[in-house]
Amino acid sequence: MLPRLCRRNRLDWKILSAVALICIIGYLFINYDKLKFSGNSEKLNFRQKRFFDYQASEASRSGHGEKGTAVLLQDEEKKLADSLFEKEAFNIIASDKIALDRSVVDVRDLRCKSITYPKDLPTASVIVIFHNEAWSPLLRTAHSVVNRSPPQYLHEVILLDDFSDRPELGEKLRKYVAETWPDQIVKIVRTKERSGLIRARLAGAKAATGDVLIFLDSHCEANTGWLEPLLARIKEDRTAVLCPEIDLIDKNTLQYGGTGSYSVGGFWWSLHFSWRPIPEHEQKRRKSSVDPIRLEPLLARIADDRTSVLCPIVDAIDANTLEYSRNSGYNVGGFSWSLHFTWRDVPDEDKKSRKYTDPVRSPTMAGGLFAASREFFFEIGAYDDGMDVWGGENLEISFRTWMCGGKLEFIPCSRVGHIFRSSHPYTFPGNKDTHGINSMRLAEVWMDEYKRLFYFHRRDLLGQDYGDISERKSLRQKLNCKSFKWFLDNVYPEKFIPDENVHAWGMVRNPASNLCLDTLQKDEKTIFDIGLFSCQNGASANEVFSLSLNDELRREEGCMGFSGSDGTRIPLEPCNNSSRQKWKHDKDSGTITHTASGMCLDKADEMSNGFVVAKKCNGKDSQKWTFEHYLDL
Ligand code: UD2
Ligand code: MN
Repeated sequence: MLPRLCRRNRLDWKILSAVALICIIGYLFINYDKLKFSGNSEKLNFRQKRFFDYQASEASRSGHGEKGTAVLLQDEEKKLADSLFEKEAFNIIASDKIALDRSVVDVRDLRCKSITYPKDLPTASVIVIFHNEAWSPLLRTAHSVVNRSPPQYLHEVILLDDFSDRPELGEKLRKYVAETWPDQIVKIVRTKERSGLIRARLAGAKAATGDVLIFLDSHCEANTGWLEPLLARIKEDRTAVLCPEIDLIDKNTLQYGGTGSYSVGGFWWSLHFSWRPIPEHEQKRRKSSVDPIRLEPLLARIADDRTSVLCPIVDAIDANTLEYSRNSGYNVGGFSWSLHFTWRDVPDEDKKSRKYTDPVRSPTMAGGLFAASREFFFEIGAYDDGMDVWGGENLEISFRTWMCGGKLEFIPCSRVGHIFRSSHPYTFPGNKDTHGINSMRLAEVWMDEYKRLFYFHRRDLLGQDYGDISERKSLRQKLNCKSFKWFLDNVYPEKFIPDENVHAWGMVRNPASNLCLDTLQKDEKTIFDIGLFSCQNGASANEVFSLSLNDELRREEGCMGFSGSDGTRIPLEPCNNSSRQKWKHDKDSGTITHTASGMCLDKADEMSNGFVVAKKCNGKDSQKWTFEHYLDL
């Protein structure tokens, strides 16, 4: 009896030990990642290795779309892509063929590469918001951020899921993220209901714990060196809200293309965002900027280019006092024909070089891609959480940043690609015009009397319910923000105000026919001939024209230009201050004369088919015009 019991016990013992062992192995297996990263330095080592491995492999990669090249589809694939285009608003098939961690070309200006940044930069939480984003662009965004951000500065990547219901964005995404980034650098946070992109970004910002928040759309690719210039600038100035230069990822081919020329943001009075060239006053400001030039260490430069022979800037040590003083004017060397060395001014071309790397101030941002100190973001009121789904928040945060003590800048050395899609691949609950209503909120809170110019374009919105804005109004008061007029005068002085600083404005009527100049609903971003239509008595923004102090007959961005040949139509073209675009109005005789050619604006006969022309002046009724409002004529 006893021996048997012992034997049995021994067996139990064996089974027990086996079970325990399995449990321990299981535990270790399940918690492998946690144990592996029990210390921060291990995590950092792991991340450093991943980062450097990626950098090392990037140049030798090959395959579809590598180096940011275009993917061209044929036959069946092309048909399939075309059939899905409407749903996704971009070429999903091309995107799916490209590796999720593809390489791109470094499109930065060469001068960016020679900038060295401080080592102790703040850390970044990158927040990628998405609602029903397609799998490949979403994950390509995350990979590009992890692979191109030095790990010591990347605190976390938050994939903020705004209540998506595509099946693959549930368990499959969680699994992919856990397996791909075992160090948990990428986190998923999900909203409890569809929040719209504004509240989704707020939720992301609240979940983030890094020093700097960087928001990205869910179809982006961060390029080489994108992070450091943003962090360095915020370290320098915590009130700076920064946008990377946004590169174009082609919606048809997924080709990653540089922007070519730098732009800044503006806006239409209809409160849509616009891109514009850097204005002259900003170009000047940047050239005369007194920031020191950050010089690349000599060794690094030689490693880059073994044929360069380099000199440091020679500072002066006073021979008597031994005082060390910085050489403030940078010079280059020349020589005289007597073959003596001479110092000379940096030639103009090279002086301009800082144009390529200096921050560019911008009145507004496009909205999707920007960085701000986390503390400062909340200090100046984060976002208006009364805004729904899409639209308007970009101008709201732009106006507010400037008016409440911050500044908005584009950082040329930080480059991020974005797929500009042709439409929205998601629903707008209740089919609401959220851009319109959100814009009403922003106009009411931030634009003072200038909100009238928005309602010019959106008379349909007058009287609509835009919700409660009292909190935003008290925020504006609490922060002691400046007026919208201050913003226009100081930040966007070149913005045309159709009913101020003009000789006359409003409907331009030919009394004999009761026809008015009219854009005939054409898009002002294109060039088209100005038409005539029955006067709408102020009901239509299509009939608002101004005679500017600059003698232009114009709309917001377009000017009426005339070539001078008798009887031809008059196109609305981008204003360029040329003599083609100068007109004079004589209130008494009613003529509007093209200054350069001396021809008169003419209603023309029925044959001209509803378009206005210019003809030799003849004093007839067809050449008489009145403006709705006169300011100084
Ligand atoms: C531009 C901005 C965008 C936003 C918008 C104005 C860029 C490159 N993009 O439009 O960020 O500022 O102007 O509002 O500047 N999303 C949600 N929940 C929603 C709807 C959208 O999370 O209910 C996400 C969406 O998945 C995407 C982001 O918000 O990641 C922006 O949406 P978009 O890409 O359709 O906007 P876009 O680029 O046309
Ligand atoms: Mn987008």
